[in-house]
Amino acid sequence: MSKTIIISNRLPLQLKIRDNTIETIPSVGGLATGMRSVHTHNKSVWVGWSGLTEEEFNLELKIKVTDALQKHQCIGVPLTEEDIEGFYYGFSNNTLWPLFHYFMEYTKFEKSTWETYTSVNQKFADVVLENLDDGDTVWVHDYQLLLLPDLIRKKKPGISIGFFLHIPFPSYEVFRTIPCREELLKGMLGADLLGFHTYDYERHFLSSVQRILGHEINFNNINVDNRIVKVDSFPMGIDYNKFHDAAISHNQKAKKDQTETQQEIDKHLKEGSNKAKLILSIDRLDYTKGIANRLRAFEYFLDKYPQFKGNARLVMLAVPSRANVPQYQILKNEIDQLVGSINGKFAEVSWTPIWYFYRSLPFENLIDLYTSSEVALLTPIRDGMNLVAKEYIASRVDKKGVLILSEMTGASNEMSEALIINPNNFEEIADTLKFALEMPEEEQIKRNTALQKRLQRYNVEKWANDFIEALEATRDDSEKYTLKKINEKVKQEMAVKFNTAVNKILFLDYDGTMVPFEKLPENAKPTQRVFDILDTLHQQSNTKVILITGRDRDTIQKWFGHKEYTLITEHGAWLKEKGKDWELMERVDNTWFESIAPVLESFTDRTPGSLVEEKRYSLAWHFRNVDPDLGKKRANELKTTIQHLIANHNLEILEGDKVLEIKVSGVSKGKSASKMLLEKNYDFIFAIGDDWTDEHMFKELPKDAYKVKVGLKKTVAQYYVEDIHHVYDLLTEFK
Ligand code: GDG
Repeated sequence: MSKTIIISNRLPLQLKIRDNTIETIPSVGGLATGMRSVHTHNKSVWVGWSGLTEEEFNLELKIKVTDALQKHQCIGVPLTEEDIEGFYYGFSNNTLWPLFHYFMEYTKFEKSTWETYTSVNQKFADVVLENLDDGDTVWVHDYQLLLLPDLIRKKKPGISIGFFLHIPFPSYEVFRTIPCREELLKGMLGADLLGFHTYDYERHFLSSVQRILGHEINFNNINVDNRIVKVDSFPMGIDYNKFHDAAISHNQKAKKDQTETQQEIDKHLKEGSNKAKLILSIDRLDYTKGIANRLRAFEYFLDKYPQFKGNARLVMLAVPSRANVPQYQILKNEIDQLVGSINGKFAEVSWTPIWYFYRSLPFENLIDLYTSSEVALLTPIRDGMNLVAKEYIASRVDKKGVLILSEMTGASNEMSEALIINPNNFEEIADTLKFALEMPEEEQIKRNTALQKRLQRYNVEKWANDFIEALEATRDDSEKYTLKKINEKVKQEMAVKFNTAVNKILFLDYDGTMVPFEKLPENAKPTQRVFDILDTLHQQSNTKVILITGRDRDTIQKWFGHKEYTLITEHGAWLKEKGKDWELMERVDNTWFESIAPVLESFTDRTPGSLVEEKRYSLAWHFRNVDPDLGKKRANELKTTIQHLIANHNLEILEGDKVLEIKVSGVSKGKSASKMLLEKNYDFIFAIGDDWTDEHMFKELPKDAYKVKVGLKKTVAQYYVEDIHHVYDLLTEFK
């Protein structure tokens, strides 16, 4: 039976060596917490780093470690201290983490850590490949393993690979600053499905792929070397019942069975004149979480609304994290100082404004905090999702409590009933805190009812199932494409048909079919290989070779005028037969140029990189070299403008690959191709082309014609080949 291989930097458990024995403890953190339930419910293995470096154990311990991991269906990736330094503390947490969270001032680019990152990703790939069987599904997690999908794909092209990014994907303007941007994107694109928490991260990623790698994107599908890579957003949920049920049993506990922490909390709450309300904050100690801002905002709140002194208390749990990275040490000092100075400033005998815990607490204490706090104040500067927000709501069994949440978290997109704040606006945070502390219970219940309903429905299991289902669907998609792909059998069948046919005709598109696109159209000249292929075809008996293109007559005359093949240009306006002059296939005029050309020129002036091509009977506006988004937007604008102008003329707009062409209607590759068929009774008809204008030809040619599309695009053709090299391969079979 096939299995799922989950891969993340850290395994869902950590190992500790005590007296030569191995202890396992669950890892803290969003990814581990979320995926753990998926792992235990499914047939899966989890590949990751155990938390112990190779230097830390001898052979005997190594066997014990492997056994301990195996019990939890885990497989360790052996990493050395040097690996961890360069890969984890270095490139992952000193480069990618700050950059992806928009902390460019903390982002360091170092060649040596990049090299370690690359080699450690390879180490992960090696362990995965050792344990991978055909039919398995691979699910790679997070920013430490951006290169892994492609490393696996290279060795096992047929395997189904998913990738999920747990942190934000930054805007192109930020992402473009990293030197190895191309390698990172190519690494990710080894996957069949790429998942992000929000649509914004997804669109930032697509924009980077389009601008940096120049891949064609169709909605959320990317065409990568003739594979379709799907990109989608899957907002991660939590194990709702786990938190909800734990909170129920917590609330039912008799006093004597409560945890020490709970008893302490209760004791403190009873002190002071009034029952103080608790405001909770829980995060890993990380600069992205906005902890310092939160403290300053809380100070501002107490200054602005002194009536809450003695009545409101911030309980702040900061879990130690990445303590080896200098930025985290600086942050720790800053927070220690802030807590000290705020407590010093406001404390009374029976009340301190902030309780600060710098440690990781066991799960039951987390529940103590979630259930005891009337308000949760979560103010990240940037956060991929933020599961704490969801866990807090799930733990509010009586539906009371108020969540204040930063709009910079992925979670804020789905949790609109929370009080959403800008973490940099202290005024807003202070006012919102007051509003939260005074919110009537009915309103709290109303908001939390809606939130809980959603969290319960879209829980982590649903999230994981949705992802896996979408991944399976990509397999079906690629099977759909494989059905159409020209394989050896089809190629041979075509070759036999060609050999046995009496009259043969071949329609060959030029740009994108016989030659690749160039930045400037005049540079896409035919190569010797192209001439050789066409000459060979032309020399076959009873074979008519037609080059059929949207190009202008003069260029084609210059490049192919000395040859004997038939030439059709400007989408079927002109025809040149062997030994004859150019003749018009359709009666067309170009008197309309003078009213349309100035419009195109004005768009060119405003759109850097675009150009107007004037053909004999058509005008084309090219935007291949324009910024992709601007190009699309301007093309749409131009279309609307032109549509008004041509309303009373016999003109039409043709949308090609990064080109809009205005021409007399009725002229098309399809119409001219049909005309050519009238000459004889052809029993081998073949057409090949890559873009939209070739679809006219595919539509008009008879059913039994062989119609072949170049590239994975929507088409009415019954076959496709991946690229120009495959076009050459196919055409050289006809001999
Ligand atoms: C990354 C992204 C994204 C925290 N303290 C303790 C403890 N926790 C648990 C919480 C929660 C998890 O850790 C923290 O998850 P977050 O989502 O808040 O944040 P990150 O660790 O930064 O996670 C984040 C996430 O991945 C998932 O995709 O949401 O944006 O940065 O589950 O409960 N658990 C225990 N003791 C603690 O002291 N037991």
